[in-house]
This record gives sequence, structure tokens and C-alpha cells, in this order.
Amino acid sequence: MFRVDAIYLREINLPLAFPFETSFGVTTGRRILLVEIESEGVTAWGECVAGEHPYFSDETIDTAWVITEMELAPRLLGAEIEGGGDCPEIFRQVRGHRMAKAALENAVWDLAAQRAGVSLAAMLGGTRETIACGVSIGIQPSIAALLEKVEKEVAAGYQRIKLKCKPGWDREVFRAVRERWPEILLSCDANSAYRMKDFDHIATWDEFGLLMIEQPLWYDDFYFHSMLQKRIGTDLCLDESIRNRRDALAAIEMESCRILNIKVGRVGGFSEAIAVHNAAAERGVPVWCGGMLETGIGRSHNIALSSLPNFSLPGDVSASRRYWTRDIIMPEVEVSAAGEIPVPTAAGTGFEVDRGRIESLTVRRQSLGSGARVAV
Ligand code: OSB
Ligand code: MG
Repeated sequence: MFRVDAIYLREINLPLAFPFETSFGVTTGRRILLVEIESEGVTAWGECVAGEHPYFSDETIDTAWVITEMELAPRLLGAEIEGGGDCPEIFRQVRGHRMAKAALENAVWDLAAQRAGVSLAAMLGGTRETIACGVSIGIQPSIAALLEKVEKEVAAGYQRIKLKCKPGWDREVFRAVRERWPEILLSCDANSAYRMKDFDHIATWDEFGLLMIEQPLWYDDFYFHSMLQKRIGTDLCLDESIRNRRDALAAIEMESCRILNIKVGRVGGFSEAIAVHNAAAERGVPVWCGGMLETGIGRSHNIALSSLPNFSLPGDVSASRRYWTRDIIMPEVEVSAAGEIPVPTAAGTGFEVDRGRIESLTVRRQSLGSGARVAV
């Protein structure tokens, strides 16, 4: 058992190496909330994946900061804990704010793993030695520009290409990519850009042999996705709609999708991510690990999570250099020519946080807890 003596919040600002465009907008840089927790001289970090704007989900870095400072940190600081699995109960009174909760809970899992001298992956129940990597390619200015991006990622060895799409950037794009690469694992992600009037249009995508279509309809929907799934041959995958294990069960039961994207921030932390993973595994539904343009801290957590057995499809966890000119962990995350990342076996995440770099990127900070150092 241990107590968290101090919690440090920081906002870092980090420009993306390449702009990333989805159906909800363009991201050129990130404002990121990092949490660092300390217990008996051991420290661990968590990354809050909430965006700057409430476009992917209703949380933002600013709501997460306030909720962490006012509600979550005080609860965690008072608690006697065994490990990350205690966090959902500690935070239970606070509804929602899952990305804020996940940042702290994930740090607690890492801290517990370090204390036990085991890898974070092992602590989570991971069994894979390597994880399979895919990439998510944003909407591009032209089809020619997209083909160039796909070519680069296929040559790098990535095992699955996911194309962001929206009305007007779909059929012709899929056709162009399929003509050039008839055999690759190809999927698309609409981030909720389509409506019922588009069902017939989406049904025509079956000819492209997509591995899946991710979250075509409303961000909070199961029912209309299940209507769509009945009308098409291609498997649907839900991302935004799945907030927890019960959502996963509802979606599977209603056949709103046949594949699940698990994002640890979206479901509120590793405990719920494992619960979603297990519920899907028991029902024969494959899952994969989504990404939220994370720094190395969130990325290292995604690697550990992806080592669980039912992460049987390539995820959106890719190399640091696709996002950042320089990451905030050492070594940076690299992907092999076979499109794999080895799962670290060292205690904790297996990566070292680059404090100097984080310090130079910090624009806001807050120390909480009686054990906190005065300045960080
Ligand atoms: O829907 O998966 C998504 C990025 C930001 C918000 C939502 C999504 C994404 C991605 C990028 O697809 C995944 C990544 O490369 O980190
Ligand atoms: Mg998605």
C-alpha cells in the first residue's frame, strides 16, 4: 500500500511536425496537460489526451486542468492505494471527465509497476512481445499529396493504413489508394461526419474491401450505427461512442460494430480499458489501440496497453517522429521495418522522461499535496 505525496500539473505546448486534418478540423500544435505523481521518492507521469477544443469529445485541456486540480487530485492525495485498479473507486463521485481521470490513473499504474519492479505491460496483463502498428493519415490538400503519404508509410513497413475521410473526401480517395495498393489493410475514419441520408453512399464503399469504417455517424450513437451495419458488408468500428465496458456490451449486443477502437483516455483509464478489452475478447470481437496525437508519455502507455492479447489488429500507435521533431521521452518510439514496436520489459514504461525538454516546453504549472516540492 502507498499514498501519493505530491501531484504536479503542467501544460506543455508542442507544435506538430505535420498538420493533422480530420472531419472536425485541423490541428497544427498541441497544448498538453501532463501530470506527475510522487510517492516515497518514486515518480510517474500521465498524459491527458483531451484536445484544445471540445471537438473530439466534450473535454478540453482546460476542463481537465480544473477538474484535476479541484476534484481528482485531492481525492487521490488522500487515498491509501494498492495500485491503478483502485482509481475508478477513488474518482467514482466525479461523473465524466474520463480523460482527466485517465491521466492520473495511468500514472498510478506506472508507479505501482515501478514499485513492483515489473513492466507496465506486465502489470496490465499484457502478453505480447511486440505490437502491430498502423498509421492514421489526415485529410490532404489533394489525392496526389495523399498517395505520397501512403507510399511513405507503406514503405516504412506500417501494417495498416487508415484514411481520415468526410463527405467529398471518401470514394474517390479510397479508389485511388486501392488502385495503387490492392492488397494493403486499408480502413477509414469519419469522426462522425455522416448522417442517415448517406447510408446508400456508404454502402457503395464495400467494393474497396476496407478492413473497417470507423465512427461514421454521431459521436454518441449506437442505434443508427447498428442500422447502418445491417445495410453494409464492411465491418463498422466504434471509437467516440465507447465510453466504458457497458457501452462496449451495448454496441456488441446491438451489432453497432464488429470491431472496437480502445483509447485509454476516452474510457477513463487503464482499468476501464482492460474491462472493455476483456468484454470484447469474451465475445470474439477484436480490438485495436487508438491514438490521440500523444507525446511519448501517452504513447508509452498505449504500447503497454496494446500488449494485451485481444489487441489483434494493428493500432494507431506509431513512431514519435511522425508527430514531433523531438519527443519528450528517451529513447523516442521507433517502428521496425516489419511495422512493429517491441514492448519494453524494464520496470515501468521502459522509457525515460526528458525533464529538461519538458521544462523548456512548460507554460503553466501547479503543485498539489503536502509533500510537494515548492518549485518544479
Ligand atoms: O479519431 O482516431 C481518431 C487523432 C485525434 C483525434 C481523434 C483521432 C485521431 C487519429 C490519430 O486518428 C491517431 C494518432 O495517430 O495518434
Ligand atoms: Mg477515430
